[in-house]
Amino acid sequence: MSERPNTGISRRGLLGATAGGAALAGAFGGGRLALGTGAGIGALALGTSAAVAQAASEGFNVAPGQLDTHYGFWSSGQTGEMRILGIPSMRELMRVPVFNRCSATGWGETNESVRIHQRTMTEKTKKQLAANGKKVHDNGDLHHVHMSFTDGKYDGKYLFMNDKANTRVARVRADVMKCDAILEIPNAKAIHGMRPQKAPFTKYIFCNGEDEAPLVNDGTTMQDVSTYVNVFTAVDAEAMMPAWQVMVSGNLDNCDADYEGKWAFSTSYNSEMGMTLADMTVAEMDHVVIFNIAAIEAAVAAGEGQELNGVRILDGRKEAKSQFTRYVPIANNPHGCNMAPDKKHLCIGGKLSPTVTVLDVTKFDTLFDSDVDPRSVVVAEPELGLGPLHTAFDGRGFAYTSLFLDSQVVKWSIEDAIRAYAGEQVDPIKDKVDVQYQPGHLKTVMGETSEAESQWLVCLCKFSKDRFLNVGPLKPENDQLIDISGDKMVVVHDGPNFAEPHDAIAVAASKLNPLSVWNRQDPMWAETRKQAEADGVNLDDWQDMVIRDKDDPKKVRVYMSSQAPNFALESFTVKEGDEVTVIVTNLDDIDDLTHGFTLGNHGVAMEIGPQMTSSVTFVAANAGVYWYYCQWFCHALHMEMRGRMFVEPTGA
Ligand code: CUK
Ligand code: CUA
Ligand code: CA
Repeated sequence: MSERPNTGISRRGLLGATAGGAALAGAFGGGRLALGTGAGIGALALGTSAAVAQAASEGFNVAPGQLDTHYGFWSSGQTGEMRILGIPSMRELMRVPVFNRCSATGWGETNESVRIHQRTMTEKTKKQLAANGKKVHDNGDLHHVHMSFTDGKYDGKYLFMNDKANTRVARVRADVMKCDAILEIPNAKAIHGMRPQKAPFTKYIFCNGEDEAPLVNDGTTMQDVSTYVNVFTAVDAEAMMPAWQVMVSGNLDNCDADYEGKWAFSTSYNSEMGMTLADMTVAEMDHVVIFNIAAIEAAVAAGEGQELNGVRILDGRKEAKSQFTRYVPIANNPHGCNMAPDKKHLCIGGKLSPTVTVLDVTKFDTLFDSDVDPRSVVVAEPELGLGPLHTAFDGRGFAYTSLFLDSQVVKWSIEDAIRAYAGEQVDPIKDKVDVQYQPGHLKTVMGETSEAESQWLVCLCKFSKDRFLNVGPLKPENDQLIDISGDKMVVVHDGPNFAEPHDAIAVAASKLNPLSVWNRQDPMWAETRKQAEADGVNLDDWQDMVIRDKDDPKKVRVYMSSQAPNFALESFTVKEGDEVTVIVTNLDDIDDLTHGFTLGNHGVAMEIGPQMTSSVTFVAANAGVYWYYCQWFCHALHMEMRGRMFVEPTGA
């Protein structure tokens, strides 16, 4: 916030005029209080109903029976699930549980989902969970969802997502829209920014560790901040295992990757390595870290660095002067990190600075070849408004930046911003629209790929304030749909959403073709199938078997198939204290015929989709009769789809 030319700051002057970093942060936090007074309500750009009608005629209103043109994949923040919405209707189509416990599907409770949760769980986490009587973490903080790429385009294969709360990354298979892998990342803390490599294909998922901690976090040096580090992780996207890690200076916030597969880049708001708000905002400049993937891969292959908890970790901190990283100074506390579809320009949101810094990634080689000024790769730094967080792009060279404090989206031209930075008299800002209120991420359809489109922008507002009926102290967020096809942006839809989508992507429907019926050989229940074979049970046939384990007589396995409106077993009998595993296979093989299994008063419920096998294990602690039933409405006689579990008193 020093050398930049100061072009006409009105109420945006607030930031430029304030000296101390902590004071800036205070202004930032306080911004929302000032909101009600006209930042949005009065100035509504929506006023022209003709514009709205025009947008509607262009297809924002998806009539009953009509399908959306795009899938929207939404994060859900602290809810821990992934959501699928239709664009442009903004209708919620599905919720996919990932890090959360799901009452409907049994995710986090079924044996199949617990195996996925526990696959890479560290001993420390197991100990922590066991001490609290749990098998898995049942919360997560899912900020970012991104699809796998081939040649800079979505390939429709996987969706990847982060968990900031418990330092994890997960994968959802796009063919069935179910999570098939969760990776707990060792050595790093609090995975926040997360992006797939865009080219030549998604070999890696890049994962930012946001929180600093001693590399060996065993309590011996925890009071000595000089032993704290931050860790950047590349995850092998196919194996869903860590590939390598790099220690960095400063913390890591958001990240992205280029279109050649050469670089990854991450913003850092805490280059100070401060532990308090005041310490984290004290420096004039923070930075973007650029990761040199070829140099890192060569060093990993040569066995450089150290092996820690099964991962090779290199030292890319400033003082190490390695070829792994370069640090480009950016005004204090940047946030968003967005690669433009022009394959050339990287946009860094200033957050505390009213600017977006544009870097030319085709110049990054020069940073590693010689001792040039790291700021030489900056080609523009337009002043756009207060609190710029994230930037989205259309297919016409325009960028759209969310202004958190101004509660606006600003549309600007990358090319004009570059010309202005070079000294030409040109205003890069093309339009501003008020949004309700305080936007975080925003996304154009296909905008993080080389196939960016120019019709819709979704703006994910952190506050909905007065836009919906009051539902009590906890309010919904507000995801707004904006028509960007014309010169002026037009807000055409308010979409209330539960806590708390951060990011979203929009994917052309043609990129995806999910299954309607499971493949009986799906790997999701391969372990369960193995157990059935050992028990002499054919999972693909009508099963009504109750088997007591030969080696451990406290264990009982109950196999039953289901076909609307029947369970193969009308009842089964176990003994008080038995560990019971119920395995249900849905033999119905038509579209949309899901069954469920809910066992009364046992906290047990699971989804069994068409041709799916699901299982759940519990202890039958109390003698008596308990009804189980199908909780997914499946047939005229769905209510009758039930049976009894008899639990015999011990000694009976
Ligand atoms: S971060 Cu939430 S608004 Cu976690 Cu992508 Cu910027
Ligand atoms: Cu099966 Cu309801
Ligand atoms: Ca800082």
